[in-house]
Amino acid sequence: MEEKMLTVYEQMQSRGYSRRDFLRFCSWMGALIGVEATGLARVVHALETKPRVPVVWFHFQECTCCSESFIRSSHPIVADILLDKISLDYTETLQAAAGKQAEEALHATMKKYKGEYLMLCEGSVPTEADGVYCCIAGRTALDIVKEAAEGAKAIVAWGSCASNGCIQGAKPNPTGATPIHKIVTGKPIINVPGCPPIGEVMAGTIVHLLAFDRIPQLDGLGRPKAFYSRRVHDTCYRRPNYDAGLFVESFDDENAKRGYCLYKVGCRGPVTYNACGVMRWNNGVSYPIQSGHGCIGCSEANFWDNGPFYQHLASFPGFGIETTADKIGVAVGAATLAGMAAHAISTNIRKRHEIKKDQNEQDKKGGA
Ligand code: FSX
Ligand code: SF4
Ligand code: F3S
Repeated sequence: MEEKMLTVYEQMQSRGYSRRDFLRFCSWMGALIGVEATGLARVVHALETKPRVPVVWFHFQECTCCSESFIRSSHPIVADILLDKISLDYTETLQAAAGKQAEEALHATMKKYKGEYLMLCEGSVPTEADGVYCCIAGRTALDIVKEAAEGAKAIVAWGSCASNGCIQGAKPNPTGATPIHKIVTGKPIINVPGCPPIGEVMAGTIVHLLAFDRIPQLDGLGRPKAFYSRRVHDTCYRRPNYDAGLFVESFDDENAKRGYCLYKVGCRGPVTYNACGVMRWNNGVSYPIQSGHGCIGCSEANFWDNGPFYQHLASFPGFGIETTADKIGVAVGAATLAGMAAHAISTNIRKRHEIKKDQNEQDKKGGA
């Protein structure tokens, strides 16, 4: 008998979730993917009425943290319903089936839903030595990707591995690790980088595909704009310290305890596009910078090869105080300072003064 394809809403009902839970989930997801109130009605309608989308989820050269991140998303419905809804067809790490049975399920889905299924990939694909470095069921990842991509409606490259090669692609890249978009052509591909990506970003990308039946707006690197249009630096709560020239000089100094900016100990926030500062991790609890460690730029291409993690960037694009942060004390006396730069510097000196004053008061209170 033909299996009835449930909608997200039906699936939720069958698991005992109420309509209120469903609507809450829709508005949470709608907010994540940046839809207006009018768009929200579309999300609700789509998740209420559209039958499930067949999905195959592959694992190549990777550590499986992308799956981990997804199933540990702060909202229980993401793993419980979205994953259930989308991924039962084939996902090596989570499916109940194994071996021959699993391979049959994969091929049955690819055949039955040709042109309709979503192809989700974790990991890079080795291309050296005819791809022998990653084989599943006796076939190379290279072969599998090419075959599965042909019948896929759209492809999502999860994580930095599938989006840009990540650690496997780092020099000297012995296996010839290659991201999906360099292997497949002629298909819509969404890159969702990060090592791993934030679970809610992954869920948001899937909900967008389900609800709108088209790929989200992407930037020049194929990343959904809703999540990757701002630098970690732009939304960092330590940013006022950066602007004021207040930096941690070493990880155990007083400035580290005060939560000053981590730029001088290597933070890559100024050159990294990701939503960590806004969405944070583990139910919005924290993110690397909040835990006292600089951003290592895990969502940017070649981040493993971009110099030592604990050495600060020599320079990065952008105007003004960003380029003078190191020289703030010297620059302030220079007679040539004019216009915007002078304003930026004086504003920052003032900020620095205010932050320090606050800090001293807090220190006094703490010591009293
Ligand atoms: Fe890569 Fe996914 Fe890094 Fe791991 O599986 S993005 S190695 S954290 O998580 O592919
Ligand atoms: Fe935050 Fe890093 Fe930017 Fe400093 S350099 S403000 S710690 S993102
Ligand atoms: Fe990665 Fe930087 Fe976010 S290291 S997790 S992009 S803060």
